[in-house]
Amino acid sequence: MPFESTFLQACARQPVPHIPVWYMRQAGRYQPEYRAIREKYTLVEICRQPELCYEVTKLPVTQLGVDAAILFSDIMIPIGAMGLDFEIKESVGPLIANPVRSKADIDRLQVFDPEEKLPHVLRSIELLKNDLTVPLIGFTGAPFTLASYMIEGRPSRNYIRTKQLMWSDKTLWKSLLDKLGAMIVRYAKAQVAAGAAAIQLFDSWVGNLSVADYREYILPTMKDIFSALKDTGVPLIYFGVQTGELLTSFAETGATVIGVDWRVPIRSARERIGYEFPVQGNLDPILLFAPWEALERRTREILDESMDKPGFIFNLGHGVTHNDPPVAVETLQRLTEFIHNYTSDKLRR
Ligand code: 1CP
Repeated sequence: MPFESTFLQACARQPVPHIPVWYMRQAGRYQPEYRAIREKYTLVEICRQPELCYEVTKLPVTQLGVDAAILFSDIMIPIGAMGLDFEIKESVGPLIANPVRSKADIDRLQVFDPEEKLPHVLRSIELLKNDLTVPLIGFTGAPFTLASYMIEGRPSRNYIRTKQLMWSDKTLWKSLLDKLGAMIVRYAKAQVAAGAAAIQLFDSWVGNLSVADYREYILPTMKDIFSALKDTGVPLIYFGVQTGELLTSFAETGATVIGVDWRVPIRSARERIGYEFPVQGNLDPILLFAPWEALERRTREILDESMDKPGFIFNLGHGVTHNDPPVAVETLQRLTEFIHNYTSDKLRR
């Protein structure tokens, strides 16, 4: 790394001059510049053009002063490369025309070569790596979350078809998860080779499983994935929503940094998983719509509870929520500045 990075230092549990911060979904609709680009291009078009992807990824770094960039992409992009037709529908989310429902559907999925199928993603990473002054986080969806979109064909509330497949045919379920696992390993490795300095696995919806089901149906594949990614040497962040009860299982996966959603008090999360793990989180993203005093108070509490031991990265407990009227850019600017100032004062003492 050609520069000192507080984000990478925190991921390695080293001392930092201030607590690093970045925000899930820091690139998006709340930014007027993003909205202007989206008037001309779809999300997939932005992802396909490295110059546009570069611009959208970099914008929050210059605009907010965050300590890491996250590649602008979507968890659906590699699902498309596996052979499924998807679209991202306004106010609905990802829709898949040919969802996965049978063994034949699973057999057809391709564990693709990223250089062949998604070269534009790798070119975007190369552009960013040469220019950014903060580390670039690459990412992919994790198997359960990807499988849930593939099987349901759309965003879901109860994951009925997904759980039905999981419980009714364990062999078939495992074959799907392992295929996704193989894809994830190849795709994440290609992102690191192109210049990603960390990888985050988004398992956004896995918190819908009981601990028993997580351990039986998901954990073995997660262990295989993280074990295969270990020798990349980069921080491996694992995040999901409503995963308070799953955190101790998350700590068994081989992930090196654990993402925490906002429902769990951050100190309790750190105690549960052990202070040998750096953690990332966990402000309720809806607080970005609250008066500054409420936002500042909860932010200060999170920092006070978590920064006494090394290995803390400030983030939201889930992504910046899209709404009309949107979150104000100034709110995220002020929050970032507050975290930097408050924690550099505290760490100096
Ligand atoms: O067209 C648009 O502008 C629509 C909004 C949007 C955006 C900005 C979507 C559709 N995807 C994205 C970009 C995106 N997706 C990023 C950008 C990088 C950044 O964080 O700045 C990332 C990391 C994602 C990852 C993603 N996509 C996740 C995992 C993270 C999470 O939020 O839990 C998930 C679940 C998706 C699916 C998805 N894509 C888009 C929407 C609206 C959704 C969620 C729909 C649902 O509720 O299931």
